[in-house]
Amino acid sequence: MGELRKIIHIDMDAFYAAVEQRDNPELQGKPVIVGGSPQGRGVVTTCSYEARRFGVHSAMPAARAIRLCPHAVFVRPRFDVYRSVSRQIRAIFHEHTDLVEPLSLDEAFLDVTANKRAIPSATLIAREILRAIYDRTGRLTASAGVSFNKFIAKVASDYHKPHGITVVTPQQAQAFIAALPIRKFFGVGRVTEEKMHRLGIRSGADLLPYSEEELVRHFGKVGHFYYRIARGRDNRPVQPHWIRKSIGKETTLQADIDDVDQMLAILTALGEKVVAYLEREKRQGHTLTLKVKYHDFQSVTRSVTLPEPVQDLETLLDHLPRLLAATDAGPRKVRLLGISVSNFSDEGGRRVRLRQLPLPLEPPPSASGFRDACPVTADGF
Ligand code: TTP
Ligand code: MG
Repeated sequence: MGELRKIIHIDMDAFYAAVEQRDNPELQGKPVIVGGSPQGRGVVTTCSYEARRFGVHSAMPAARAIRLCPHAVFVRPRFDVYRSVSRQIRAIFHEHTDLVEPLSLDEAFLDVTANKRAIPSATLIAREILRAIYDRTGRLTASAGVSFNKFIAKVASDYHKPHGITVVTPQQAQAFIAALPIRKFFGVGRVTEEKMHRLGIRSGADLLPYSEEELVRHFGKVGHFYYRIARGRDNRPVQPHWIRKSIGKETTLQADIDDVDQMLAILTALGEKVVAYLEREKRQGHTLTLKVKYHDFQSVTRSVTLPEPVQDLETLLDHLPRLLAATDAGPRKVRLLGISVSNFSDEGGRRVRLRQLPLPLEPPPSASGFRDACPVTADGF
């Protein structure tokens, strides 16, 4: 294992709803629901903490939300405003490091092991970032998790929401993971959670007696991940999009299918997401790859490289049927479908910069006002 890394995961609090409350003072302090109409079949995109107290949450039908919280104010999302706030917070992240991996508009991993201002403590950096976000976005708040790997940092950022910082040092990691409900583990949705419960696994501690082979037998490939993560090991690097060599999306189907039209419909939905991501990240890739995993877990990929970048859904739709026809999908049932775009035209143009830092400077004075009971530790967390 290499040097211990310092990873921060930042996540804005009630992001869309907080932006709406910021921009309309009448909404402040009120239960605000951002999403579709409660009259139609709309769903809740997100809601303010005031609304969460009534049990309202993301992805809930808006009609149900209004029954739980009849005095809630419904607002339509304004994505262009959220995108511009997202750009603002990313600029703040880049003041500290270029190793920034955005996960969505409101969330990112930062590797601050080496950081531009040579601040020796990751906790201090997290405080600086939260304060800068608050000051420069018109009092929007974020929460942060600080640790030595991505998994723990991400889980930790949820612990003292809103406007909280949670630090998990290497010494604390084993106890932290042991106490973690299994639902909090990566990739554990309701179905896997039930399966875990049937095996008597309710927390990270319950994973420990299982061997790697047993976990793989029960859960497939992700079993390797559970085995390692239960021991606090996660060496996935923070991958800025300019390092990432491909952008893709795949989905495991609820049941194996043999209907080619259905496959194309699923691929179209995946394609929409990939195209939206490419556009947001301003990336232009020339190679389109289709991935198919058959019911017996054998996978194949089929690719096409185009003179023009893959930028719109039409281009994808032009090529996907042919790529799919070049597989055995249909005659052989399929359990997973995926699309990715690679071979970016900006590759090589931008080089990976990992800065070597001078000796640490004095840390800046610490910010106050956060729900941050975390002392800065001597080992740099
Ligand atoms: P989240 O970070 O999951 O939620 P949040 O920021 O609203 O609240 P929290 O304080 O718990 O972090 O998602 C960020 C934004 O992404 C959210 O404001 C709206 C959007 N979103 C969706 O569009 N659909 C979803 O299902 C979820 C969960 C979020
Ligand atoms: Mg959030």
